[in-house]
Amino acid sequence: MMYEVENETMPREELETLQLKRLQYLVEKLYHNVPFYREKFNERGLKPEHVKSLKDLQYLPFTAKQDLRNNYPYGLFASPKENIVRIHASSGTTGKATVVGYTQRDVDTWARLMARCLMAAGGSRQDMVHNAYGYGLFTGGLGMHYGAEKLGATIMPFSGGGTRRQVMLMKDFGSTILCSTPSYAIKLYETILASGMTPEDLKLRIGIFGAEPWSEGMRQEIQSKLGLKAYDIYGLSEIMGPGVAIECKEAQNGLHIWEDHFIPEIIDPETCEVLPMGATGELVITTITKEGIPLIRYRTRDITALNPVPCKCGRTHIRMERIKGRSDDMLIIRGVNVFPSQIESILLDTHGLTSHYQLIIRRQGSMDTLEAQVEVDEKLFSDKIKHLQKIEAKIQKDIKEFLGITAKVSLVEPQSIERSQGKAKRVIDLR
Ligand code: DLL
Repeated sequence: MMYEVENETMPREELETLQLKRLQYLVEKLYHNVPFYREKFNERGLKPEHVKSLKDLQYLPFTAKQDLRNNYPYGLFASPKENIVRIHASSGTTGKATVVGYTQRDVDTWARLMARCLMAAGGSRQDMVHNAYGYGLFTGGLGMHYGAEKLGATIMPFSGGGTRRQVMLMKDFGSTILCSTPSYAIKLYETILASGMTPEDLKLRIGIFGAEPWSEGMRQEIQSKLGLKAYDIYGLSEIMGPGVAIECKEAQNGLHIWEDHFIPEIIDPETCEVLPMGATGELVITTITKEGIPLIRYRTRDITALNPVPCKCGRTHIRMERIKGRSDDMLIIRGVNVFPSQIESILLDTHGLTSHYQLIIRRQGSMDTLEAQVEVDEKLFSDKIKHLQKIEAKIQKDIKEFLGITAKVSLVEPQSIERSQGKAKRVIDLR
């Protein structure tokens, strides 16, 4: 089932014609309304009429988070302030927040795209949607909220926190769809057990998880623990919020990017060159329908690859692979690049380990060292120390073999790593 069949299955040629038309309109508008863009275009001797085909996108300037910060708070808005009906912001641990604004049409588009996402994952008007994404300046809560209403499902606006109560109400209200970060889904599972229930006491059938990187191993873990189908949803506040892309029920393999609203590109994060189709690199997105704060070639910092192979679900919109990590989260350990998610995959391949882990980076002399702390489950924890040491050695060997780095592996007792209500903190950099 599709929420907007015509748009979601539009023949590629038609889709690309639409993209070009929308891109040209946007460039014209930004050139005349936003001084930031006009200056960037002028620096390169570019005029809006130079955009003659989609290929010309590669000549346009990039935008980055720093541009939003430099123009804090409203400098990049392309609509008059009285047309802005909503503001969201991402806090960011360093520097100023990045602020985004939505016109009424932007809010409507967002709701429609979220409704598409919910339906792509198998949701319908019959569903009771338990929303544990945070409400507030974070886009997760309200984004999901408006999408579920648009679809006609029933939304339960819980937000984060009060985990025991969430579990109780999920049971009482008969929730069928769970929306949260993948790490919080595991926390909910643990709380279900701690409350003397099992997932069979609940009616959950679909999980819509995102806002942080997670591995295929983590998906398997969540699916088997919670007894639901887990779908990966992607988005970022600068571009819209959740709902930029999602996996479909039919393939559950790669996330369809809604290309009638966003144009994706993959670039080499070092040279900024556009990479050929299928190559892994940094995802760059151009919004082609946004009014509040449209962005040209926004550098997401997220690492993925695009897959143009037609999908069996019938949607014509391109798929991206699950996000590997962020280029700024990439760890460089003695010259070797690794993403936390690659270490997660190895940990979750080992029987008896949980998905609660943290990577601690220290500097010893001129050397960086990495320690992976991972919680074991109760059963394994009661085993002999010798057995635990054997597992530590095995994981260490696997990490060396698959990723080429030496890491210290420490198995820690159940419940010792802090749980998060939202995005999990995987890396602790003590350098
Ligand atoms: O996290 C929006 C969102 C909310 C997406 C709920 C999905 C569900 P920000 O706080 O601006 O927005 O963070 C955006 O989170 O650039 C990625 O690095 C990461 N991220 C989001 N979804 C995924 C995902 C929301 N499915 C940043 N897989 C992005 C991996 C993700 N990383």
